Amino acid sequence: MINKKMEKMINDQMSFEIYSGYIYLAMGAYMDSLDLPGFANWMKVQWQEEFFHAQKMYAYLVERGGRPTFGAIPEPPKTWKSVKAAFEHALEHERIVTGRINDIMTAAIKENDHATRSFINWYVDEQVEEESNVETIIKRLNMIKESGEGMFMMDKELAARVFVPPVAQGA
Ligand code: OFO
Repeated sequence: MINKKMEKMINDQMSFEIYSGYIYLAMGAYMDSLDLPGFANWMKVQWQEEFFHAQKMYAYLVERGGRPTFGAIPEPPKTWKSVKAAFEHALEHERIVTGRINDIMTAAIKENDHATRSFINWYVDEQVEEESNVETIIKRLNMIKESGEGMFMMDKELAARVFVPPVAQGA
């Protein structure tokens, strides 16, 4: 059975993952408002990913005899200065998430909770990918300097992103 301290940390992170999804969904709406359906698609796939991150925590808590509980989700921004500013915000947010995941790992080690250590390791790896995906997009935006033609090409490319169902990820 999971102890109360680890249960609380995972519950807090579960709400934070939903908050992440909320931010990406708001960013998707912003991209749609700019007539950039591919960028919007990328954000909406990210929203699905974040909900999966939260659902995985829910399942883990239940499996360990814990109780999933939910905190308030803050309102995300409605707009950003530019497409690049939205991705910079995403990167800043992912770095916060990485810090929080690392804190859970540190606590699991201190609490001698090897099951949570093993569970949270999936998120440690996932965060490497989360940060790197956003960094790559920011680099590309810098390269094209958000020019019309460049944005058009990138939009087409990002339209191809699909949410890979968790089972297929082997998660
Ligand atoms: Fe859940 O990884 Fe992004 O926030």
